Amino acid sequence: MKVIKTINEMRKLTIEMSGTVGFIPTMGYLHHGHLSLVRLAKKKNDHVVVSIFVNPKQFQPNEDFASYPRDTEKDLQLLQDANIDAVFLPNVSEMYPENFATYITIESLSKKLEGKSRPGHFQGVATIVAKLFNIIQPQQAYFGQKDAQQVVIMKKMVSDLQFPVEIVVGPTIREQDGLAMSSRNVYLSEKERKEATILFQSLKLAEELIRKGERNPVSVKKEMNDFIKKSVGVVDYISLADPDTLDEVENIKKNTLVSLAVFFGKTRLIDNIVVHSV
Ligand code: PAJ
Repeated sequence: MKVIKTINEMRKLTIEMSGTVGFIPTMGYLHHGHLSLVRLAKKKNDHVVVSIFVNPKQFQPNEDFASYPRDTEKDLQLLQDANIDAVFLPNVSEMYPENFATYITIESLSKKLEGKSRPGHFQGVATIVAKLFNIIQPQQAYFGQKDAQQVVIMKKMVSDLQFPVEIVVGPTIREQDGLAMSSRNVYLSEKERKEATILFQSLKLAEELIRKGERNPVSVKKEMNDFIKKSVGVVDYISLADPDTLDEVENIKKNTLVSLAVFFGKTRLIDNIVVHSV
């Protein structure tokens, strides 16, 4: 496995690799969610490249860029074991030299859901992923359903800017008790970690209500909210939206993206499921 730190070196490898390249962008501190995407990419491609880059541009000034968990040594070991071709591990000045001034904004979609609570977040995500696509030139790029809005936005960017990249979506990988795996789970205290299962449980509650015939999103949100209030979690938002447009639904008709963000102390966790109502 090659460990590559400069854009020049990465570009050289891009040219050398014959056949298809599957690419998984990450911010490191890898867990089974990331590794499941690596496995999917390995099945479908001749070569697999993973990037590890904690992207400062997608963090708000009040967020956790400085304290975001990092363990490069362990990450490299996990990727070595997964038998991939290369890890791209640039530093901040390599990706954003002084006077960097070009940003990608996906209008409208970026302002909804996560975008409301984290303005500028998706501009940072789109800008770094576009740069990585240009450097690595994959045929397929793998993203997790865990970040449902990120998937929708990546698909829109690729389509609007004609990137010759297929966005492949992997399912959300969960701990045994249902908590979606996330690098940020490490921030949780023992009590918070136990209670963080409330996110998935509240999503399951929504699913059950919809399956039983509830069609009013306001009622579903209220039930979820009341349920979460029993924990130490503080709801940031609960949304029932169209999975493609991310617009809030007024009537639960077909597929609905049920998503939420909940604070446990300073730690903000997100999760989602798509409920198919018939
Ligand atoms: P990061 O949070 O490291 O996630 C990298 C990829 O792993 C994303 O596509 C994310 O959706 C996926 N992922 C995370 N947890 C998962 C889980 N429990 N199950 C399945 N997939 C999971 O998302 C980012 O980094 C960044 O925004 C990035 C795209 C790298 C741009 O900086």
